[in-house]
Amino acid sequence: MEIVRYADRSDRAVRVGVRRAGRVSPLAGVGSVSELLRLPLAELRGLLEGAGAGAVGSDGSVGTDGRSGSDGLDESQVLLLPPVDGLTEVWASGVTYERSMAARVEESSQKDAYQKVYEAERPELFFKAPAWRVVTDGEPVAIRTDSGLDVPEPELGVVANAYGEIVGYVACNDMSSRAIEGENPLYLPQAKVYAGSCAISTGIRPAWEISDATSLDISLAVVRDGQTAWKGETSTARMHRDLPTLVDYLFRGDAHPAGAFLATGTGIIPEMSFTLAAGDRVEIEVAEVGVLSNPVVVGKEPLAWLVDALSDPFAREVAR
Ligand code: DO4
Ligand code: MG
Repeated sequence: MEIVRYADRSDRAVRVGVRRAGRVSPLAGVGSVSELLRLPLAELRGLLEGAGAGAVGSDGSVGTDGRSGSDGLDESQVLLLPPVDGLTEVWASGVTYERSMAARVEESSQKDAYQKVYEAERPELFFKAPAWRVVTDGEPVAIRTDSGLDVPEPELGVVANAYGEIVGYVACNDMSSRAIEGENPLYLPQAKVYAGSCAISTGIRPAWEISDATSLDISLAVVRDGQTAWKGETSTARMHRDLPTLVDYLFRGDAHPAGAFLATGTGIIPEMSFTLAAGDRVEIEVAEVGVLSNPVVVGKEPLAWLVDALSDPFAREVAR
């Protein structure tokens, strides 16, 4: 089961629901994912496992609307949206795998910083995106026009509620400019935060359905002209940090009243001779959690629809 956010093609309303076996059922009375992330874990679980997953009328009222019913809607009847909204922010952790440390030592003018943070008690955390800038499966991810060495970063994303409890997981792509970060680590926000830099899978997999988040396979393939141009894999078992500690650091310095998403770092980085190019397709899978398949575009213009999608979720369709 996954928590999804979607626009209903019948009345264009944005709803939150659950997806089971490819069918989407609205959660009665729930207006946003951030509303769900305000609940304690036990309450959220009770709501999702109980009668919460039922039909909702087009006016948002509880009850059968004649189409959704207990079987829900076929995915073709909805436009799936990123499962993050409102005040919920996406953050990311860095240098949590040895591979990430080694690749950054190789690319950086300031090698020491990466070795030190890999070994330090305090993890590296950085802000990645507000909810509205996030793209999802099928939408483009971007490389910057002023970069030149660019990679996807496939990562397990943790979804924390307002209490800092891990309530779910997603697949993330923390798109990165190695050229900009490599020039100077102080350029990290420019290397990491730009239009099309943050992709999240369409559903949140509840934490209680994942048997062992410390042993999930993660894979990446970059497809170019119909061929695999690069591929790699890892497992969260290779992570040098534990997930609750990463979340604990995120909540130490600030409140997250609508919960937070935290990408937990990459263990897959291509060698320096490889860079993404326009027209590539990035395929990511986090086993048991989710998938992402995103075409690569260059610059901010191909992401201009993100602004339009603030008022009309169907504006996203131009990019799919
Ligand atoms: O230190 C820079 C960012 C690292 C990162 O994003 C990662 O390790 O995944
Ligand atoms: Mg990363």
